[in-house]
Amino acid sequence: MKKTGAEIIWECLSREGVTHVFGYPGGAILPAYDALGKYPNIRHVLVRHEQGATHMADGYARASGRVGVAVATSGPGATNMVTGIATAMLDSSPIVCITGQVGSKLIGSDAFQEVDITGITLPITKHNYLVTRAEDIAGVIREAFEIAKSGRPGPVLIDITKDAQQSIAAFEWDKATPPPAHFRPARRAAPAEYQRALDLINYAKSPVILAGHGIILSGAVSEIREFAEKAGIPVAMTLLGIGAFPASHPLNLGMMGMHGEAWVNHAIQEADLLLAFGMRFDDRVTGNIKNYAPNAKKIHIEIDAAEVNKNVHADVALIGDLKSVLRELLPGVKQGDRAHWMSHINASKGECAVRDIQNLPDNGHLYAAHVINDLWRETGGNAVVVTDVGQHQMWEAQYYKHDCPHSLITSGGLGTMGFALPAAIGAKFARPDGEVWVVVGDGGFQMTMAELATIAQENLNIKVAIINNGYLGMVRQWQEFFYGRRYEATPLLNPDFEILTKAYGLHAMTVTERDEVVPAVRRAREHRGTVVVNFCVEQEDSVFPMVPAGASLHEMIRRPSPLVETASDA
Ligand SMILES: Cc1cc2nc3c(=O)[nH]c(=O)nc-3n(C[C@H](O)[C@H](O)[C@H](O)COP(=O)(O)OP(=O)(O)OC[C@H]3O[C@@H](n4cnc5c(N)ncnc54)[C@H](O)[C@@H]3O)c2cc1C
Ligand SMILES: Cc1ncc(C[n+]2csc(CCOP(=O)(O)OP(=O)(O)O)c2C)c(N)n1
Repeated sequence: MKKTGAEIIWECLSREGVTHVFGYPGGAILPAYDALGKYPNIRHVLVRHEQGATHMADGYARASGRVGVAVATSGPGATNMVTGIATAMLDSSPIVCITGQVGSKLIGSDAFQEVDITGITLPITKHNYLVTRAEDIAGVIREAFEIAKSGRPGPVLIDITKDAQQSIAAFEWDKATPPPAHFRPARRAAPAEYQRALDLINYAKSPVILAGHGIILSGAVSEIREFAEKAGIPVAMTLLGIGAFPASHPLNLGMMGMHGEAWVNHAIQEADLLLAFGMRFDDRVTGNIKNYAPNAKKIHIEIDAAEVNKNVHADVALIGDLKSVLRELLPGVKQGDRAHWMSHINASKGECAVRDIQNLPDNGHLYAAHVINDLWRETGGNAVVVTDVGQHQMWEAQYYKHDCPHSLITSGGLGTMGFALPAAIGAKFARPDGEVWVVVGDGGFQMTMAELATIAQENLNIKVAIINNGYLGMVRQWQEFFYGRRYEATPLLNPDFEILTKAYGLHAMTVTERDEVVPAVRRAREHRGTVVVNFCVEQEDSVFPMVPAGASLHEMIRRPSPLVETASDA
């Protein structure tokens, strides 16, 4: 069957099961757009900025576990995708980005809107391609999907010249099948390694499971639960692991790391064994590596061999897909009673109670933590929450209790401000029946708020909580703690978010008092369309605890006691 390269693109996407693409047209991708009308089963979402398209594809992937797709033109369209591609790369999110490229004969001539996007994205993609012939498109697209979703997932970029889109080639789907073994190297730990791991697990007195994003990517949620319950081992979560193990489970300790719960970090520092399940010992997780968990042996279960011994030495490494490794380990795991260890950890929570929201006096002030805690209660913990980056992101991790995987979507590794609003659009398309909430700072919201127009055009129902503290809050916090409260370039003069939202034809409210939070959340939930709620919170509140950069995990800055709520109270 003969088809144009442009038709082959959509034909292949359709056969890969793609139902939504997020994109923005331009000259070099115009042949592809011209053919799009022949494929009504693919819904194209017109974004307002190509960065938004990549975050939407990413949000779609994280909410669904499927590959997200973004499309852009050459030159500035392609370079606008760079931040979104890097965001997906750092968090192992499977997306495929398709860019138009100038005609193959013009390549290298500094043609209009020509950039070497494969060169630019080489270090931030799992793989990328420049395609100059229509007959190569099908094979490349099939391979790209396989690479994006297999092993450790990640972004793949396909740059297709305009003439490749325009010319005609034979379309043979079956002949374009990629060789599977090529992408799934059959690496497996030796049986002796499994036995060493089991010996460490079965004899450990004070072990902690470090539950990471790999659990969600591997679909190993039930295996991890079975493992933890059988062995009686408490579970600490990375930011991206949140949802992999129910927050309400008695063995769930909460988040570890820079803004993790104090008792979690202490437990890690005291542990005699760490079981790292699908996590990569990011520096936000370990603090100063020299003093990290000094008494603990480490077992690292990881699909990407390059992550083993990268940051933390592993005494035993089991390379492979977490789900299958855990299945192999489970029969050898002995029923464990670690009640003594658990009660020791629980006892250490007492001194941390001052940071508990319930103990903050209701003095009329509105705190971000209250907003998020109320949001959690009102939604029954069942929303898909998409956060941006900053203080509000950490408060979300601390105060919204996630029981299910794929329910917290956040940029961890790159920490990309502007991620939340577009990622939530992708998540909403992936989970149309789900309740999707954006939790975003007043700074990050302004980075991609143009996507409100996409929300309006697509008639979406997304709820947005702006945690408006009038500052680039997380940076202000660092200035408060480490730069003598010199607030250079962090105070924000904001637009009236209510009027701004209404200009897009969407609903909006402003909340300034604590007792208005619950009614506002209820009204937002009752409304059948998008609502933006502008929560004007305390301006100089800080996220506690905090492990300062370079400090050891147990050297946390704690909320001052007697209670000092914000810097302005001090
Ligand atoms: C402002 C800010 C503050 C932050 N503070 C904290 C903090 O206090 N605490 C915290 O935890 N994080 C924090 N983070 C996030 C942090 O930077 C990292 O993004 C996060 O810790 C990474 O979690 P992870 O290792 O579980 O996930 P990823 O970085 O996604 O790594 C997942 C790992 O799992 C592996 N994997 C993937 N698939 C499989 C599979 N099938 N089987 C086995 N392994 C697999 C991957 O190869 C990878 O090594 C913060 C981020 C920001 C922006
Ligand atoms: C694109 C980008 N630029 C800069 C930063 C550095 N940064 C991290 S948090 C932060 C402040 C975020 O402020 P806001 O969005 O208002 O959220 P808040 O911290 O107040 O909750 C900044 C500037 C970043 N993470 N991403």
